[in-house]
Amino acid sequence: MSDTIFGKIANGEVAADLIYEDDEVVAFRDLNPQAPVHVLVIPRKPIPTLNDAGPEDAELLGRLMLAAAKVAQQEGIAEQGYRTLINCNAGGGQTVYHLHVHLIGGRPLQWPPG
Ligand code: IU
Repeated sequence: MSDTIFGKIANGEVAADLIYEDDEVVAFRDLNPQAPVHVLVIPRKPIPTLNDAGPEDAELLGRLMLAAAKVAQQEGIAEQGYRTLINCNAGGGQTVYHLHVHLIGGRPLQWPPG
């Protein structure tokens, strides 16, 4: 479970372009960015999907969102606006099974996403 690439980034085994970290959360630039700003915000705890988060993770989920907002400020896109999203399971487009919030911005975003 902790063996995904994101688990390895979270524990420092694999390098990434880290732009934020604290005791529970890590944020790094997506290797295949879909916008000028595309950052992944992950918990250090290896939760595979949003479906696997429990009531004990409520505060952690809040921390992920607050970290995303902080990174948006840091990246200078807070005022113009941005999107945060979580893909869940294959049907939702998830490819890496370590929970992550996408922070996307720096260009106009269309709705709905594909
Ligand atoms: P998804 O929601 O699971 O589809 O998002 C996975 C993202 O992780 C996707 O945007 C990839 O480009 C990104 N990514 C990465 O940044 N570094 C990696 O080593 C791998 C995937 I594998």
